[in-house]
Amino acid sequence: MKFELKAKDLQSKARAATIKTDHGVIETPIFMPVGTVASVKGVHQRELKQDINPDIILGNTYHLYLRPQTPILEQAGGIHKFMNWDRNILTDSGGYQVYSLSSNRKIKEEGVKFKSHIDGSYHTFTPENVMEIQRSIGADIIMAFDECTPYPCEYNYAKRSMHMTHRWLDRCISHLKKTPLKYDYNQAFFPIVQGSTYKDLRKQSAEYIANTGAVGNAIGGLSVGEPAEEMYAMTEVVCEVLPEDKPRYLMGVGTPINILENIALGIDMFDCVMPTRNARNGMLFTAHGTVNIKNLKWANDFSPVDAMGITFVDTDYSKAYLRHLFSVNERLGAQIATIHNLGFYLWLVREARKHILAGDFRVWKDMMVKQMDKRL
Ligand code: PRF
Repeated sequence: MKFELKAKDLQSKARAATIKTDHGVIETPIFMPVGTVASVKGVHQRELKQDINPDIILGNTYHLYLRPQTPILEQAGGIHKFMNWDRNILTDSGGYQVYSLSSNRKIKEEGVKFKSHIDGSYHTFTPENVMEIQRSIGADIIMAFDECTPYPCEYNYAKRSMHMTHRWLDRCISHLKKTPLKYDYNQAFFPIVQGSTYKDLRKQSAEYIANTGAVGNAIGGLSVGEPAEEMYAMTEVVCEVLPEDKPRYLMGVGTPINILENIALGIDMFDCVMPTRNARNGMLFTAHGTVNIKNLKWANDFSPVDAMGITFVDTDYSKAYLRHLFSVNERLGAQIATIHNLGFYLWLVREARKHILAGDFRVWKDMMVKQMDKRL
């Protein structure tokens, strides 16, 4: 993997860069649409490519391990071939889903024993088997197995958990060295900073993670219910420590405003279910604020879904029609809203990149944050 810085903003820590892997170039800052079970819910790969056009999408080890299971992915020749996506893919390690989805999980030094949210069967994730599973899935970027602490989190728990995440990281790294690639392209491994909302722990964790010399680094344990100001304070502390010449990935973040504020603090990569999940509930993100399309006030508004017209759905359909689809529970409504939201998120990070390259990111970001902080 090759990371090249293209520009740095003078009035913030924002950067524009490129990441090159065997599946192509990723222009940063980037938002990675979430494709949990090898599908960005409701969106054809053709639409994803032509209309939304992300350089990279995300999949989840936890879900793919449970279904279709790794032998099927191996027989398919890896996740790219299985889902017909020839651009980049990143898989999360399960270090978050195991806590948020499964029941009866028991966290021990060895790993996490959990009960599947699908059929109640028992499984164990360890740093070792999660590396093997991610080799079988075959994403371009694979993640360390960590513990994502909840919010709020008591200091002593956060500290013990952070140290365990560090020990798990060492096990991930040594096991990965012994586990050969399964396909004819490379995989980059990213470790994850933890430490809850404590600055001293965050700094210590970032130093530990930076010392591994990995090709890219991630920040976990944020956007778990803490106030945005606390999230930004943690990102700031961590970005000061993580190397400048490697990509920084903030996991599971966030709203369009969170994304711009974290770009300003030096983050390059984001993922979040928000644009896709909220779309299915009728919530649209726009440059002028959020829209609840189910609201009665749109019933006879025949103006375009979004006059900006970022993707075809924005101008092909009216607000009144989209509201109607939601009120009669038509799937097409969720599909239109999903394409709109992902199109908007990708537009937002591309605009951010353009403004970083042009040297006026800070002014643009402040204007956009004010403009988007509204309910229409
Ligand atoms: N760890 C992992 N994945 C994650 C997170 C984490 O802490 C988060 C935190 N918001 C999202 N996804 N492995």
